[in-house]
Amino acid sequence: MTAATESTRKLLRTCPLCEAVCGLELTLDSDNHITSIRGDQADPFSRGFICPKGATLGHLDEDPDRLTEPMIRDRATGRWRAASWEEAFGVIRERLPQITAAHGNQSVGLYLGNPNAHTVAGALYVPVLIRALGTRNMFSASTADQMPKQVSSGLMFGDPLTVPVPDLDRTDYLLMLGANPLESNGSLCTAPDFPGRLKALRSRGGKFVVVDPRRTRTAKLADEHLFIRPGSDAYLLFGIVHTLFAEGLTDIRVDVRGLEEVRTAAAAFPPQVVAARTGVDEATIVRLARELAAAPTAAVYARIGTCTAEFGTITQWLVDVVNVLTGNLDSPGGAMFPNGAALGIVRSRPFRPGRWASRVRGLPEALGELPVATLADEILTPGEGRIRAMVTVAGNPVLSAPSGARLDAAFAGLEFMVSVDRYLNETTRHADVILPPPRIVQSPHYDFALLQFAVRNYARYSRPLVPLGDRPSEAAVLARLALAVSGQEPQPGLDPLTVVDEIVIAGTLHKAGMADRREELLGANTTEQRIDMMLRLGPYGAWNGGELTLQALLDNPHGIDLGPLQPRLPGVLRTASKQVELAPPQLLADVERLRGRLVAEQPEMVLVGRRQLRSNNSWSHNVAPLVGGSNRCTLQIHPEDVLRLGLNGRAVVKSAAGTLTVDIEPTEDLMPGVVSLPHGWGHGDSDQRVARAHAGVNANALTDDSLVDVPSGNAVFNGVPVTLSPA
Ligand SMILES: Nc1nc2c(c(=O)[nH]1)N[C@H]1C(S)=C(S)[C@@H](COP(=O)(O)OP(=O)(O)OC[C@H]3O[C@@H](n4cnc5c(=O)[nH]c(N)nc54)[C@H](O)[C@@H]3O)O[C@H]1N2
Ligand SMILES: Nc1nc2c(c(=O)[nH]1)N[C@H]1C(S)=C(S)[C@@H](COP(=O)(O)OP(=O)(O)OC[C@H]3O[C@@H](n4cnc5c(=O)[nH]c(N)nc54)[C@H](O)[C@@H]3O)O[C@H]1N2
Ligand code: SF4
Ligand SMILES: [Mo]
Repeated sequence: MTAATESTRKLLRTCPLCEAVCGLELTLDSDNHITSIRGDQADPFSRGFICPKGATLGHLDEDPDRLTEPMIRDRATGRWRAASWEEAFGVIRERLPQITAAHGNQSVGLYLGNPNAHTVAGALYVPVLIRALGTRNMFSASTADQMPKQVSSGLMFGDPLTVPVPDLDRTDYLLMLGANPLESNGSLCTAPDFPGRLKALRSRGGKFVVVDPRRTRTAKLADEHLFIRPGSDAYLLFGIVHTLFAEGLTDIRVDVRGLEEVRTAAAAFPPQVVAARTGVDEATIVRLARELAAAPTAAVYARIGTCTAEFGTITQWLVDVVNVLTGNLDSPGGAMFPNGAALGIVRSRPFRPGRWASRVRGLPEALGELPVATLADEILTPGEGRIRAMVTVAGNPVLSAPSGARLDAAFAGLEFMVSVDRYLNETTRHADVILPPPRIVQSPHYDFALLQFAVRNYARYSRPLVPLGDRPSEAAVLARLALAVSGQEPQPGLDPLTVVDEIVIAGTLHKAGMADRREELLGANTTEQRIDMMLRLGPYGAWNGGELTLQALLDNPHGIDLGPLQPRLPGVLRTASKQVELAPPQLLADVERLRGRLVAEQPEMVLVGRRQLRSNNSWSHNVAPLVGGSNRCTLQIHPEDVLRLGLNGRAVVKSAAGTLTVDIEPTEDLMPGVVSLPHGWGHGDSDQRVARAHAGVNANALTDDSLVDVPSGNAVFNGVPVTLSPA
């Protein structure tokens, strides 16, 4: 805390909105309202960087349209009313166990949304809820996002959480596909001030190449931008792999298995063959391979544009195949494995996807969850094991999942639904009970998930800045919900949160052979004591030869820099062979599907998504300073296509899944034959006043839940065939 005027205080906190984990300096008045926010100059990782969303966090934090009390919906009238926590949990305790008693645990589905990756409650207390529900019908935003990277990493390195990131601050050459960090601020690559880091790469003489069907702000900053036909990145990367072998450019420095299988698979994808499919010419593909091989250090990095595509997992795999073949995996300046400070999940056996399959379509489980692309099927299809009730935590799948309208209708037919959410929105309007989290500044913050993908090892903890008063923390809501779904009330005199924490602490200490050291854990409550334990047992921890404890983070509120990424092979490998598996059989099998589609006829127009600097998925459109101007839900389209199709102002867009009428925005930044619509809009019926005034349309009315990336079951948002006509 730094001094300010008498009536205001300056306090520090990490921004919870995106993956950049920026340090913020907030000014609060004597009534605990945020009056201003700046970037924390003394944060060693973000060094004062801030974006418009971080700067307006105060608006979101105290949005007048947010929920401050539990809400109960009367099914007969459809009316909502505020309720006490007692009453809200009472309804859940009564209704959910009736459904599971009659139809079994599988009859309740769980959906976990993106903000769970940004909260302590999501990291530490959602697992309790998962256990209490005991259902295999678990879904999350991961299968609309990064599951292909987790499956490819799981198969190659044995652990789906062992994901290499580009060593952004040291690399000499960065090939980036399907990412736009100038607007998204980065993903599966935690790097505050991503724009500044890219500029630094160029000013130290490095080269930066972007592959994207749009000339994005990131592409404009790059040395070179290449348009690519949506959904064809796997072909491009195979063309590069082919060239590396053909020209003898491989330089493998890690212990791998399956090299010959990769060479054989790549034989079918020479640059002259894949060029037509990708839209990147043969000479350019060959040159990219040569440049990657010749650069002193290089990294290939591919993100959401390539994950949420028909061949998402193969693409993610080939990214790391190229990193291996060019000698850049696990090497400074290449693609490296971060080492987060908090003890993570310790995996003893190699990752295995598809341990079970979804009931209706037989889609594979991965990391204990099923593809969100089949959630509507599981609700709508009668039979044993059908989902009859839902619990959602921090998710808005009606806007974020494919075939959104179908999911909307499916939710409407549920027997019961509970949502833990800040807002009454497109998804939670179907709930019977909504349980709201407290204000952002009333929650503690530690980035358990995101710091495991950071381009520098770093740790920062923020205590709640404002006391909770008489309302429960989100952690306490989840702990209490875990009891309620099994029909239990808290035992008199026992706090459910403390009970959960003590069980976890005892179990973890026992496993670590530290059962006698419970007393050493410090913190204001058991949540903080758990964090202290995870830091002490982590790679820099006081119980692991280092110095890190919760107290060290409290003493360094701007965060602690733990140094550049270090080589971690073979230690991080969890494969049975203890080698990097370069040619996992599940992925080789999918190469057949890729080959089959090489010559398939291509649709005339395809849809892709895009992120906007001032949006945050579906839930920041009620912040007045962030909407309007350039932040509008428009369909970007090349002027040639506008002319060819005779469009004017608005267009009707049709896909196999649905139809939308939308404002068009002609721009030469789009590849001809491609249109782009941002997701997270479509607030026409919303009670959020600002969002309703800037409603836009739901891009996922056009995406099709019958299409998935086969190995991961991930949703396909990019490369969706569409037809356009004048409105
Ligand atoms: N077409 C298309 N669709 C996409 C994508 C795309 O690129 N194109 N991207 C996909 C990706 S990458 C993602 S991650 C998903 C996101 O998918 P979701 O996670 O389903 O959607 P969000 O819009 O992030 O919704 C977050 C919800 O959490 C609530 N919330 C916010 N903070 C908190 C909190 O602290 N606690 C609780 N309990 N609730 C909170 C918000 O009110 C909101 O309802 O969307 C996916 N959908
Ligand atoms: N401002 C803002 N920041 C965010 C979010 C947000 O909603 N708004 N969401 C957060 C979340 S949940 C995530 S997952 C991250 C995602 O972060 P990024 O991965 O950087 O996501 P995008 O900005 O959508 O960039 C994806 C790019 O892929 C391109 N693309 C589409 N299809 C293809 C294709 O087939 N091939 C190639 N090569 N490119 C393609 C699109 O044109 C787009 O420019 O952003 C996070 N940060
Ligand atoms: S870049 Fe992300 S973490 Fe940083 S201030 Fe903006 S929203 Fe927050
Ligand atoms: Mo995401």
